[in-house]
Amino acid sequence: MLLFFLSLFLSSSPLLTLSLNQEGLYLQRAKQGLSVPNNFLSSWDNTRDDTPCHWHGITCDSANRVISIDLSQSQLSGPFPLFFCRLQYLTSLSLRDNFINSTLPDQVSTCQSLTELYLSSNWIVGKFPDTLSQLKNLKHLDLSANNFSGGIPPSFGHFASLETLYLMANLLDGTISGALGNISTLKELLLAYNPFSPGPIPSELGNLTNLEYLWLSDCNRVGPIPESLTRLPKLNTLDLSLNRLTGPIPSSITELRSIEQIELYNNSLSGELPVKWRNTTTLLRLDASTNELTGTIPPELCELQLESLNLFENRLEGTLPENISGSINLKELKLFNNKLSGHLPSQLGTNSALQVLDVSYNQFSGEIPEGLCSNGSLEDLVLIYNSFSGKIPESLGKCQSLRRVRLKHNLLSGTVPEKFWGLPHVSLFELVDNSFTGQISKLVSGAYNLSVLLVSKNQFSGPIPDEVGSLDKLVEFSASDNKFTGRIPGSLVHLGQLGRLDLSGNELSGGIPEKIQGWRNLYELNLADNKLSGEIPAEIGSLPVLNYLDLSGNSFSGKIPLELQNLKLNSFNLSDNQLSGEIPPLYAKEIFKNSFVGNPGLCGDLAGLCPDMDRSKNQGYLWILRSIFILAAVVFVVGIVWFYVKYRNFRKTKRRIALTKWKSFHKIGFSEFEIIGCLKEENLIGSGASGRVYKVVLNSEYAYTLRVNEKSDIYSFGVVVLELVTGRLPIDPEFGDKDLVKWVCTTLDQRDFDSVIDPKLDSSHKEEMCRVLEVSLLCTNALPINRPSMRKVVKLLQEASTEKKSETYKKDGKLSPYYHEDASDQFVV
Ligand SMILES: *[C@@H]1O[C@H](CO)[C@@H](O)[C@H](O)[C@H]1NC(C)=O
Ligand SMILES: *[C@@H]1O[C@H](CO)[C@@H](O)[C@H](O)[C@H]1NC(C)=O
Ligand SMILES: *[C@@H]1O[C@H](CO)[C@@H](O)[C@H](O)[C@H]1NC(C)=O
Ligand SMILES: *[C@@H]1O[C@H](CO)[C@@H](O)[C@H](O)[C@H]1NC(C)=O
Ligand SMILES: *[C@@H]1O[C@H](CO)[C@@H](O)[C@H](O)[C@H]1NC(C)=O
Ligand SMILES: *[C@@H]1O[C@H](CO)[C@@H](O)[C@H](O)[C@H]1NC(C)=O
Ligand SMILES: *[C@@H]1O[C@H](CO)[C@@H](O)[C@H](O)[C@H]1NC(C)=O
Ligand SMILES: *[C@@H]1O[C@H](CO)[C@@H](O)[C@H](O)[C@H]1NC(C)=O
Ligand SMILES: *[C@@H]1O[C@H](CO)[C@@H](O)[C@H](O)[C@H]1NC(C)=O
Ligand SMILES: CC(=O)N[C@H]1CO[C@H](CO)[C@@H](O)[C@@H]1O
Repeated sequence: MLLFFLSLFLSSSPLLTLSLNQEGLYLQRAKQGLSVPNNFLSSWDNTRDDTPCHWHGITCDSANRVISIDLSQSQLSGPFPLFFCRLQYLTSLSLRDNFINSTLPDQVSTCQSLTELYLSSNWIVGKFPDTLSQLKNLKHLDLSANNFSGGIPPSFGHFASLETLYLMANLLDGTISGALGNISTLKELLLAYNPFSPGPIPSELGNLTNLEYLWLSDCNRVGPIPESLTRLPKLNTLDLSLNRLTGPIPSSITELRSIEQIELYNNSLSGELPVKWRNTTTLLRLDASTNELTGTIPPELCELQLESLNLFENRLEGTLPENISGSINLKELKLFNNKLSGHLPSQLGTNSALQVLDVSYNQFSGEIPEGLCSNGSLEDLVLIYNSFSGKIPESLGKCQSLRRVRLKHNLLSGTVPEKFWGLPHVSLFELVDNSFTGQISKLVSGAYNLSVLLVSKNQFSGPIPDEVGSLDKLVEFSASDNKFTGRIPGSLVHLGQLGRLDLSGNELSGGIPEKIQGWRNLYELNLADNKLSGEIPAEIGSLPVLNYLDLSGNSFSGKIPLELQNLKLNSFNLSDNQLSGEIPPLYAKEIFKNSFVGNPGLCGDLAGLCPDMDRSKNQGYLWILRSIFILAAVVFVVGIVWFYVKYRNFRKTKRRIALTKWKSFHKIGFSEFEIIGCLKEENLIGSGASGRVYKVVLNSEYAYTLRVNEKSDIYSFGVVVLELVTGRLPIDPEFGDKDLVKWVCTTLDQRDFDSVIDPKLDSSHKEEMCRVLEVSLLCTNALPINRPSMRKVVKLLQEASTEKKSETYKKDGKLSPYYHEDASDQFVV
């Protein structure tokens, strides 16, 4: 009773409070060593507390002893707070996602009670202390996404209780000690995304009989997959992707009893796929894409209850076993770029919720299976570059889930099911280069999400329906080389997003529709080889981004509008028409001769090209700059710059991944439009080499599917390119109150290209640089709405990059030294 009153008295009277206990004092000392943003740990200063148990991030046991500290995401910076180790009962310490920027001190081993230590996503540098493994009670150690360097020391073999060891996304550049194989308690070993010195996967890891998850992606592993790994009875996920492993996939891999996921993509594995898969195996996901596998796809593999099977980019041949259609879990099947042949299993898709089927670039033949979309879940149907024949199954017309339909370059024929034209979610619809007949259905208006409609090189006929003009997301419409008749629908001028319109090689008649000013984004207009007539509307000259204009092979008459001089054309053809009068001065040049041939009424003999025309020198110079294609070399530079911009996010992303994405990466790839995945930052990490990223950007016809086409990214990209071409920093005293973009614009207005281009650049590349400069100025337009999409930028560069993949690339690459040193946040997107 007395005690009760005493304690009541004490606790209600602040003046007489017992002073803060020793643990509280230690915590305050620890706090003093850190730099903490305002008020974040204000509860830690509370002078009236006698224990720290109610402080932010602190948990105590029933005896008021601190057992856990969780200060994750608290913006702490400074050295590792060793004072925490004075707390004798501290079992769990989390400082995840802060800015701890020291080394991890040897004395961390004095935190003797710790069972959990979470330090991921900090800026910790240096080597792992050998003393770490003296933490005998430690079960969970997470040091991922820091700047640790060195290797994994042999001392790690002494961990006595460790169950999870997360070291991914550091800068570990030493070796991986085989002593890890001694940690018999280990369940999860995650080392991915470290630049270890090249070496084999330690076979000792096969001693980790409790191991469930092994993640060695992008760890510079070479040599064969150790047989010992296949004896791990509890292994659930094995991810060895993105290394340089060679030799065969061990046939004993089929013995893994608990395996659900095997990721072997992007290695140099050869030989055949293992055959004797246990019928009881639990394997759900297998990705062995981008290797050098040969032989056939074993039926036994297809009998497993696979959810996802990715074997693309190998050298597999033979057929796709019929048994695969028996798998009720199958969602994803990507086999593109192999040498597979024969028919697809007739029952494919009938037993499972198939979402993705990509068998492009093989030699498949026969009909498209009827039941592909039985489950109503098919999103991607990608069959390009095979020899599929027959009609599109009527059932696909009901496949409302479809998003991407790519049937290019097959032997398909007949009419396209009416409803197939109007699927509500389809954004990409590609029927190019088959033998389809019939009309584009008016139901196409139901495909309101369509951004790319490509039906060229078929035998479609009849009019182009007005309804195409209602597809307001349409970016690209190509219907060339068919037998379309009638007029160009006037409704098409409403397509404000339209970038490319190619109706060449048809039998279209009438004139160019009125009010084409609506085509604010049109960069390519190809109406060549039709029966079009009337005058060329002057409004064409007002299309802000048009750079490709081909009206050749029609019956256009009248004068060539002077307004065409406003365009910055890379490709221009008015040949073979009935045009008359004078050629606008800007184009009255030898270099445009081939743009006007076959117009008898046009300024007499074209060989002479109206010789007394004013040469308007400067304009001509500009024209030359514009018209000369950029060398691929320059584009290389741009690609690398692009990569670099993205690369800045590397660390950030690594952090995010380290925190949220414990499961292995799946390679995201869809044959030609693999770009969708490749430019996702996750995949950037994987692909590593700038060259590849670049290659994908510029080789893809579908670059516009990039997420990166937000206008702010475009601006950043433009600035980066400006920096490159001008050799100047974004901010420079010489600019006065202007920034780089304004400076370039004003200087160009007042002077010429030479005044802005980096004098250090090889002058023989000046033209290309000017072209690039123009693109970058488009990108840095003050109004976001006027900036081209990345798709267009890529297109502009792509169209220009033709010959000469020259050795100058390295040289030019060096012209951007600023970049690597002055990484400013301005470009982080
Ligand atoms: C760590 O961060 C603090 C606070 O931001 C800074 O003052 C200190 O210089 C940094 N230390 C190191 C080694 O980078
Ligand atoms: C960590 O590594 C990254 C990438 O190499 C580097 O940019 C950063 O400056 C490093 N941070 C520290 C604190 O060492
Ligand atoms: C392996 O672990 C045991 C038990 O923890 C330890 O005694 C031994 O020294 C370790 N060996 C190596 C090579 O790390
Ligand atoms: C660990 O693995 C290696 C190589 O696989 C083997 O030689 C060694 O005997 C194993 N050690 C133990 C303790 O099992
Ligand atoms: C595999 O197992 C399933 C059921 O577990 C059985 O129906 C099937 O016949 C087995 N296949 C083989 C080849 O043993
Ligand atoms: C798999 O296909 C083979 C050959 O086509 C056949 O013999 C076997 O019965 C099939 N297995 C299943 C489970 O359908
Ligand atoms: C689609 O497949 C899923 C999973 O296999 C199944 O649960 C569902 O009933 C199927 N739906 C249809 C319409 O077949
Ligand atoms: C429309 O297509 C885009 C891709 O272009 C896709 O991201 C989006 O989910 C689709 N929206 C609908 C409602 O289908
Ligand atoms: C324009 O088209 C005609 C006819 O197809 C062709 O002969 C000529 O070379 C083309 N001119 C240019 C500049 O492409
Ligand atoms: C084809 C492919 O994706 N190759 C990549 C595999 O991984 C290495 C290392 O990460 C890259 O350099 C390759 O470009």
